[in-house]
Parts: sequence; structure tokens; C-alpha cells
Amino acid sequence: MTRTWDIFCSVVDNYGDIGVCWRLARQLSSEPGHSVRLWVDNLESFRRLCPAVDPAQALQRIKGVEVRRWGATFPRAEPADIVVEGFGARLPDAWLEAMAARLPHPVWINLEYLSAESWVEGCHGLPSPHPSLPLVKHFFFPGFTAATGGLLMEDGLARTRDAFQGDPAALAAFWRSLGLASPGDSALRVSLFCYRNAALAALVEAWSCDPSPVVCIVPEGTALTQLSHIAGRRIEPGSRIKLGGLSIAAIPFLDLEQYDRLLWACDFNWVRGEDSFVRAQLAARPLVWQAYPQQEGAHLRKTSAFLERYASALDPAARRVQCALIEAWNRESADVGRHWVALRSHRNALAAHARDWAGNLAAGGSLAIKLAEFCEDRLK
Ligand code: TRH
Repeated sequence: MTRTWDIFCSVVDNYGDIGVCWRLARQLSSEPGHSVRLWVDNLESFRRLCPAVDPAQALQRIKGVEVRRWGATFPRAEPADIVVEGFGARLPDAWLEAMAARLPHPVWINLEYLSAESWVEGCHGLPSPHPSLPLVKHFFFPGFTAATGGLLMEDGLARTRDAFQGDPAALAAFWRSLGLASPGDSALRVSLFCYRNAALAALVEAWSCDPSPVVCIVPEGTALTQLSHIAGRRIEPGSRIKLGGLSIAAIPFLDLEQYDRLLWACDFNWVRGEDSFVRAQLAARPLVWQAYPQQEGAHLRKTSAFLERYASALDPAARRVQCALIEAWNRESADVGRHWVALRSHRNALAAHARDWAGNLAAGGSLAIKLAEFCEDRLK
């Protein structure tokens, strides 16, 4: 049955919130064919991932989704069958009152952040009644097991990725579109997307001394700013610089589709936060993840929980270095340099493992489909 959805996205900082909400909106609209309205409080950030967005428009339709500006003055509108707040985005009081007045009341979902920690299974789907209105909010947790909400992965993703990765002409055309020649077979291609990280200088040093050439492709942003400091000169998107055996290729910030292709085309991907982290896993290529830094080391617990799952099927030696590298990167320790050197000899094992891992992710289920089913059960 076709349902109507309101998804509210408040862009706190960075791009992960809108990346996730936009993917969810698109998939609900294209796969179960639902009617989706996406409310976004920062259309400029949204445009970086999706150039079709016009920040001047309060209402626009993009890829089947109605995109609405969520500004200080909220337009009068009837709440949909299902209302999703992305990551605790606080709904306007007038909207909550309209939800309470609508019969039947909408199903109200808070889409939570992803974590591999085991407590997620116990909290997924829990209800929380509103203190004064006749509304119940449910917490929907993404995750890696069938007892969680699963991960955002659109239908046909693996097929499209495999076709791209297996097509030398498509790969060459992609590199050309970024202004890069196809790297030679011996060059290792890494993409870099990270937060401020004091360990980057040690990583750059290790890459520049690597026995085979390394090409680091870095979209505009924090990583590029840090590389400029390390190199001692401003690196603009479009420029290429060499530091020993390392070539740094600075590129513009890509749209979501092109960023996926970058992840598919590289041999290793440095990713961060939530959405690039999931897409890198779905790219079926080895990854190094920097979790969103949090107080009291919460991000380190998240990192360990992920590694416990991700690295368990690797042979012990490869597991040790894979874990050591990601842990050092998250602790911003200069040890990343020596762990990178150690990791290089496990390259084939890590590549095979990344493929298996990507294939097994489907077992946790597709988040958009699970969410639609969860809501349907509550609408009946
Ligand atoms: O931008 P992030 O740091 O977002 C974070 C996380 O979501 C974190 O959980 C949250 O608490 C915090 O924001 C507020 O990292 P993330 O999640 O990887 O999102 C980046 C998005 O940007 C993702 O959708 C991929 C996209 N992207 C592009 O479209 N093009 C690019 O060139 C790059 C580098 C990223």
C-alpha cells in the first residue's frame, strides 16, 4: 500500500545527516513507491551532495521526492502517515500538535545513528510516549544484524558496482572525468575523507616512502586543508602535487553518485562518520574508518565494536594490523605509519575480505524496506 512520509532533516554540521535522509527519501520513493516529502533546514549543504537542489526554492521535486525548506516559519501542511525525524531533529511544536490532531495519528519514528555495539539490538524499535500529546515515538536503529534496522542499501547496488568495477573503459572514463589518467597497475589508489586528525602527517610520510607509488585522491574539505598544512603549500581542487612516491590529487567535492564511484574505483578508502563509512563497506574495498569524534571516548567504543564484527573473519595476522591501523587512526596516533607499512603485505587478504563483508551485509536487511515494514505494522 502506498503511504505518505514526512522526513525531517536538521543539518547539525557536516554532511552525514542529509546524506542519510536523502538516501532514505529516494529509496522509499523509488522502491516501495511511497510519496515522500523531505524537510531540510540547510539546502546549501544538501546541494553539495545533490547539485539538482536549488537553495532558493522553498518547494522542489527531485528524483520523485518533494523537497521542502524547513525554515523558521513553518508552512501549514497536513502531516503524512509516517513522520521520521532524522537523528533526533526536533520537530516544530505546531507540527507535533498537527500530528496529534490527525486521525489516525501518524507513525512517528526517530531514525538513530549507526553503531555496531550490541546494545543496539535491545533498543531498536522501542516506543517512547510523548509526555503530553497522544503520540508515541519509536526509535529505529540502523545496524549490522537482523535484530536491528539494517543498513541503507538500494536494490541493484551490488550489480551496478560490480559492472563498474569490472569495466576498464568505465573506470578509465571515471578517472578522466576527475582529470586523472588511469593510475598505472603498480600504483595504489586511496581516497581520503576524514576529520581533523593529528596522525595524518605520519600517514602521508608512510605513503610517500611506500615501495610502490601511492595516489591519494582527496575531495575538497578538511582533509585537503590538513594536507595543505603538511605539504606547506595551498592545494586547490584540481591540482596535483608529489611528495616522494606519493601523488596527491585534489578534486572537487563530488555528488553522491560520483563519490560512490570514487569508492568503487579506489584500492583503499579512508572514510568517516556514518554515510561514507557504510558506502565504503558497500564498495567492497578495504577501508579505514574515522568515527565521528565524541566526548569520553564514545567513538573509540564504536570503533572497537565495529572491528569486533568486521575483522573477526580475517586471519589473525591481517586482523591484528587492520585493527591496529583503525584504532591508531581514531586515537590520532603516529603509529598509523608503521601499521600502514605492515598492512601492505595483507593487501590481497583484505581485498578478498572486503568483498565477502559487502556480500554479507545484506543479511542485516535493507533499512528503507525494514522501516517501511515496521511502520506498516503500526498503521494496520
Ligand atoms: O559528513 P560526516 O562527518 O557526517 C557526520 C556523521 O553522519 C556523524 O554520524 C554525524 O554525527 C555528524 O555528521 C553530525 O560524514 P558522513 O556520515 O560520511 O557523511 C558524508 C556525506 O558526504 C556522505 O553522504 C558522502 C558525502 N560525500 C559526497 O557526496 N561527496 C564527497 O566528495 C564526499 C567526500 C562525501
